[in-house]
Amino acid sequence: MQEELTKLRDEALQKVREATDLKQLQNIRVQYLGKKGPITEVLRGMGKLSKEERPKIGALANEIREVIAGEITSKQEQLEKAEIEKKLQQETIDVTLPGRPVRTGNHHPLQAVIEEIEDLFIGKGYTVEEGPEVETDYYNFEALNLPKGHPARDMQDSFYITDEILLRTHTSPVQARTLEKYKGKGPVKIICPGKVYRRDTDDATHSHQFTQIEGLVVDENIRMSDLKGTLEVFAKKLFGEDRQIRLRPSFFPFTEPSVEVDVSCFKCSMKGCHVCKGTGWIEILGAGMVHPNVLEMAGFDSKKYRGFAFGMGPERIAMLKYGIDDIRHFYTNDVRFLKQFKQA
Ligand code: 2NL
Repeated sequence: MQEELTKLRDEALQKVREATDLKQLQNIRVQYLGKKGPITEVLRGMGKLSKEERPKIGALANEIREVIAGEITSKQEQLEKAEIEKKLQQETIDVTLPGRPVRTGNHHPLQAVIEEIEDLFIGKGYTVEEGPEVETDYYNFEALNLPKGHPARDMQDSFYITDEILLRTHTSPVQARTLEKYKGKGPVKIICPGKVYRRDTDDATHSHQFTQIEGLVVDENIRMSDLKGTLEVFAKKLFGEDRQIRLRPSFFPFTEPSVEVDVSCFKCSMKGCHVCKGTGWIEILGAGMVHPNVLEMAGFDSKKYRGFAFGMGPERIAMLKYGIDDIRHFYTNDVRFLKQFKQA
């Protein structure tokens, strides 16, 4: 019996030594010390032993149980410690590793161009004015020297809501409204960026919804040379310091005289290329001296005050500046297109 017990002890201790994880250890505990384990069995069978043997075997069995339990506990502590060490090793943070790049967005190219233009004019003392996109016939047309039935209205196919209300076809009504607010007293120096709408079939160069920026300056002694100087600074800022501008006669109902404004080709420096179609010049905007009728309707004395105005399409400016071949890219928001305009 004694021999059996010591054999059991050696066997158990051997297994404890060889155990590599807590699960194995728990199995050993159950196997040797559990209710159905051999030691419990020996203790349970004590009644069958002789009086002399009983205390000896009992003591030995208890001692062996203590020894095995002790070994299991210390092995358990050892394994737990090793496990924590391993975890600490695995979860070490290397603070010297390079950081993960933060994905940032960027301005929409159209918005970037609008803001670049705004910044230039704000720097020259202009204020930025906004107004409604759903407009009255009066502000969209009549206040701009385009009375009902005027043939020039046909140049702009409009989205009418009622006979008197429409989606604005240009940002000029914002200028007419702002001009009214000044109650006949200059100076007025404003730019009006915003969305406009025309009944057009969408293609690479047309959209039923697009943006405009218009500028308006009204004061005493405003001359055409003020317009020309202003637009020259504008062209140089957007297309490069070496640029020149050229004015060609044109017609707008709200300006007289009216001009189309070209910038010298920034691509070929006027040698002639596909961008300027071999002419050396690229049309960028329309402008003119504010028609006296427009001043008078807004409450300004056209004998005392004069003004210049200009209007442009930021889409066209952005397409030229960045070589974009289709206006629809601005509105479809394909990130592969948009992310090309991220500044380094
Ligand atoms: C173009 C041409 C232009 C104006 C807009 C304007 C506004 C008032 C009075 C006089 Cl309130 N003029 N605006 C003048 C000339 C040209 O736009 O090609 N835009 C894309």
